[in-house]
Amino acid sequence: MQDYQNILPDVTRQFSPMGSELHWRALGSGHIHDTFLISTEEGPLLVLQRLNTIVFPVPERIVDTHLKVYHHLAAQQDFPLRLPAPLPTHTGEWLYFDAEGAPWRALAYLDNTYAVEQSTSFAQTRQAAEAVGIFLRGLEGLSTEILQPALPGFHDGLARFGHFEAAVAHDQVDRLRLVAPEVAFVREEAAVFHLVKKLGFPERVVHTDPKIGNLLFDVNTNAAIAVLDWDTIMPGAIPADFGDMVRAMACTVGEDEADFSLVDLDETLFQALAEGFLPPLKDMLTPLEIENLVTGARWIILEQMMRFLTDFINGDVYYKTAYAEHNLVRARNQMALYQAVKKKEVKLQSMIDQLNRAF
Ligand code: GN1
Ligand code: MG
Repeated sequence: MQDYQNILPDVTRQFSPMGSELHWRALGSGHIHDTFLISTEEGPLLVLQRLNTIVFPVPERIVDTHLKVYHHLAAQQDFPLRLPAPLPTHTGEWLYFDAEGAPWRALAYLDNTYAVEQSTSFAQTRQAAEAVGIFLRGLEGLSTEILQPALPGFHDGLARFGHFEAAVAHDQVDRLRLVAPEVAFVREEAAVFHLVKKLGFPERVVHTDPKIGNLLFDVNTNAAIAVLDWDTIMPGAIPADFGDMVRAMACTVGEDEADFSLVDLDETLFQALAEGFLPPLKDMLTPLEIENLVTGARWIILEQMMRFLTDFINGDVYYKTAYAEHNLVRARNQMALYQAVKKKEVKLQSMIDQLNRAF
């Protein structure tokens, strides 16, 4: 990350009066933007985010989505989750462009909360999934037309498969020779993207990135109390969101783990996910969606594997990486997870069916 020491005071001043001395620290582990918690002697002031315009060429859409979602959820009486309020500049803008032309936005800090990077227990995972279910339930009625996706076609597996094949064909940085088995694997499994298209899930407003790192937990009760990162909220399919939770919350290790023998689908955490996720949504979901939640896991895990692999082949232009083979490690990690899910698919689906029958 670049050194923001000199920029942050100026940016902070645009959003907030700054009497006392300023402290800042990097926040979270996002792969795209740079995020900071700004505090004064009195405590946390706000969250600042420098938006990545290589990934999001129209950052105004991030802000637009955030405002629409915020107003929609804040208007619901007794909505049980806390919401990160967007904060305007003194002149009423939602973005501030710094001297280098980079866009910054500010969000209210949600105090007395903490974040985790990996699911650690059944209870925590069930809570997290329930919060995501409640969040998605809250998004119902937010018309799919009024949301201009910040990244259109985000979970269009077939379109992404096309980008992958283009990367393979160009082999820009001569890395194709390192990834022959992974490329073959994507091609063998790509049928799942066709299957998803054929099934035609109902279009709903979904989160698209509900990994555990995008949730906040209450320091006192340990309850999941906020779902963050609304950048890619857009029309999409519920099985994709469930699939991303399986990817990120029901795996024995995180996506950065380089010892692939440790990567497995944890059935107990999967059960926790399903137990948390289904109740808030049970009246809303159609049989097609419920019967294909595990298809959603295969879809999103393969897509994520392919995205990491594509970025590795392209020379690491999209995701932040910490070392040369980082994207390749992530791709192989997701490949192992995909294989585990595929092996356990029938069992996982029967776990869902059993829960569904109990309603
Ligand atoms: C990216 O920035 P972050 O970590 O929330 C990515 C997600 C991936 C995720 C993988 C806009 O999200 O789609 O699932 O990394 N976001 C974008 O951890 O591409
Ligand atoms: Mg994200």
